[in-house]
Amino acid sequence: MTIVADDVAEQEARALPNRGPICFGPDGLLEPGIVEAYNTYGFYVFEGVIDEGEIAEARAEVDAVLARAPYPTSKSPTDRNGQPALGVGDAVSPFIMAAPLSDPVGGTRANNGRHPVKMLEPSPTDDAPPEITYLILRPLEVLETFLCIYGHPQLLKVAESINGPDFTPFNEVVFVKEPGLGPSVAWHQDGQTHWDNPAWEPNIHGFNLQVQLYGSTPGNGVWIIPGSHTWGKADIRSMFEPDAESDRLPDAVPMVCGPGDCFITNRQAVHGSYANASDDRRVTVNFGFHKRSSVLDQQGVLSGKGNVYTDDYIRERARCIALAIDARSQRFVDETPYTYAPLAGEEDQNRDTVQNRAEILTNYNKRDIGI
Ligand SMILES: O=C(O)CCC(=O)C(=O)O
Repeated sequence: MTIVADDVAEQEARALPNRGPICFGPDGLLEPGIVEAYNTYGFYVFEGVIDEGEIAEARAEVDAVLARAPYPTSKSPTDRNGQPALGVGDAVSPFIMAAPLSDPVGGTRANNGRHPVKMLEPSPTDDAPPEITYLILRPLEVLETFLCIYGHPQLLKVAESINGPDFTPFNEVVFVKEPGLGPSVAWHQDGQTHWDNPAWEPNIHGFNLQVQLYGSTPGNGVWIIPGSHTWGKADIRSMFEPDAESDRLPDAVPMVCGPGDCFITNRQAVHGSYANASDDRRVTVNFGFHKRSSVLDQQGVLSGKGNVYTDDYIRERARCIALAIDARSQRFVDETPYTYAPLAGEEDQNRDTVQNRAEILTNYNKRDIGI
């Protein structure tokens, strides 16, 4: 049990046999060796998934949306150019903001108290703004490029390979970690619902998928304890020395990669990210998927809180997948679109039209499937 320097931890991460291109077997599903490595370590790094052109467009669109965030704080109705901020008056603002380099959730009751220990909060420079956007919500609605990445045939095949053909959505966000400003996300396990389920198994709480627009480094990226998704519910507080002055956890490694690469991370793994005091920006297109058996008839916790995930509820939320597939197929005409089995035959009802976008995407995150 040791805490090592960032470069050593990065070397350890790169030495694990859980990175490489997305490869599929003759059955069209992920190669068994990839699934095995993912099941062993709780994460896998797919290299070179999204090409440079698509990444450049996504970066530009994220920047345009960030420029429309409330300024100088989340309470302001106007953006940094004095124009009405995006989403003012909407049921849910697209922007979650916090003080630079702060830890907004560690040691609080946020997210059902799943982040028990506060991270270190370095001091920002004097010219830092009072608040900074660190999450963009409703990204399928406000970011065209996110919608297209969400409909990516290979990424949806990854979801099918891990969660079965009837996989369901979870929630979608963009994580923004600006250099010298980005807040931390304190150590946690994502899952909330099934820790005491007699049918508990390491994949029962689903997985997150993170496409990196700029890459991910030890300074700005998510760290994970390899294999911790198999432990069951971890007592994260007890993993720190009582008088520890560090927010580092022993045996954790950074999930490092370049632009256009993509991680999948088991939602039961112990993971977190530090305040981004580094010089490197991270912007992550983040979405997740569940096994249908894990969510059906469950009551929502986290996003989707209080909602009951009936067959109709899941079906309606899953229309986002069908819409995204159609949106992507209209832009990338040479790709073979993914066929989403639960809505097969209903493609016409889920075409990417103005009317369907309004019907399927307006405030869609209120129909999230958080467990
Ligand atoms: O991207 C990050 O910094 C944190 C991601 C995370 O913890 C999560 O998605 O659960």
